[in-house]
Amino acid sequence: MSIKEVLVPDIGSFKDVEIIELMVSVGDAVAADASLMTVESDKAAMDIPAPFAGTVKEIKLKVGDKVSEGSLILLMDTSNVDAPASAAPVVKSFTPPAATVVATVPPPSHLAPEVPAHIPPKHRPDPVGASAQFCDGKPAHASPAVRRFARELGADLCRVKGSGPRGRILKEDVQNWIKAELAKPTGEAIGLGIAPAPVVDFAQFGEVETQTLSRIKKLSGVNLHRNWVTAPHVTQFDEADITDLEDFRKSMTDEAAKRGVKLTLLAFMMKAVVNALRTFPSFNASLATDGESLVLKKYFHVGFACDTPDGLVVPVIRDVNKKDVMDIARELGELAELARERKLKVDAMQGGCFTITSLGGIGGTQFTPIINCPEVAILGLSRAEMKPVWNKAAKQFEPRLMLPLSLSYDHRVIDGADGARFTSHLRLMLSDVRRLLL
Ligand code: CAO
Repeated sequence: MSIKEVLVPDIGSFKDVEIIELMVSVGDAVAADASLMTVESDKAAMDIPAPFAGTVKEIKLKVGDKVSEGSLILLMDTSNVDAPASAAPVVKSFTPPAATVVATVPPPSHLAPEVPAHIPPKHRPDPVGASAQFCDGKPAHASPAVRRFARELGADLCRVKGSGPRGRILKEDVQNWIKAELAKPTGEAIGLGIAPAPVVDFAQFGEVETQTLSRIKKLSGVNLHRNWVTAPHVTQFDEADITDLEDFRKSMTDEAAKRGVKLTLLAFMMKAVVNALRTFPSFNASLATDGESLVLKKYFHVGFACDTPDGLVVPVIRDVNKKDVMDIARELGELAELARERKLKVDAMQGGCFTITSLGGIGGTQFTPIINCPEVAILGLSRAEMKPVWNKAAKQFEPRLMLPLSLSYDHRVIDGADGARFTSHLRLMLSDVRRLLL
């Protein structure tokens, strides 16, 4: 057995400072540089690190004792560490690893707390004690090690209640706080302050049956919730005159059927959307994860929401700009069939730039679709209706087939003016389908 003394190293002008926390117990295996204890003066707290690795044999001090340079902290058995004992520094003359200092009072911006001169700059507190977290102008009551621990776990020390002496926040307090936060419903856990949903026993009001959600519903539910909460949505409503487009589509359905294709409005919409994406590139983009830049896509892959017995899926048609309406219609039909038969491959649902969701075949006048993040916009189509539309030139109302458009966009990326320009552009494209050829 090789027993060595561990002494308080040179701690600069810190003298007779109180031990406020001991981080080790007898029997603990301690790595070199691990924090052994925290001392605190009236200006700053400081962690004292282990000068070498070993097992704690005996602790010579307790919380509340006052120490200065040279005070004996503990005895350490170094016989079981990898490095041979003889290679370890001589205890009484070793150069201690730097202690970590944190201000305990917010210093004036031009003053740093008193710091031992030998502590390298990276370990020094900055002039405002930034490594300390301030709550209501006072630093959180925690040792540097606990602050570091909280920072690593993303714990907000201002919300953690300390159970140590004089309300000091201990490591266990941070651990308990994290556990409690994780147990809360998501909205509350990320600090949205959403009240938890009430737990109701519905059976007390009448007969009920519980059905397990499908895997797709569970997955899409989580994503929809995240997208709804994280992307600030605005929905722009508009109406497009598709009278001529619908006449043309109907005139082509037999020809398309002979080629085995169901020529739907959605196929034309895909072309119109790509035209609008080319004109307004910020709609064909995603925010970079750090929120600092916009990734503009040079390809045009468009997804469409497909209602299946298991829930909503979004197959993606790739390179819509390079395909004609008939090809798009064929692919739409094939992908929708695969989705309903649960045969859609994962890669057929990836890489989308923009999504169209059509409830036109079902009904409704308008709705507010949720953006399929990281895309930045989604277009909803409702049921087209014959409406009286004022013809300025002829000074009369005319029956026109009007298609309701609902464009939801991420307001972090797209401004309201561009939202309105995008739907106006779509109106123009759809009102005269020949424009799509230009
Ligand atoms: N207005 C009026 N009629 C419309 C229309 C519209 N906007 N869109 C489609 N229709 C008509 C079609 O012309 C078709 O009529 P015919 O059979 O007489 O030709 C009928 O409605 C059914 O169309 P469809 O549903 O077969 O084809 P589609 O291309 O319009 O849609 C698909 C395909 C996959 C989008 C659709 O089947 C679907 O799943 N829609 C639901 C999407 C959804 O759930 N979105 C919500 C997402 S948010 O929860």
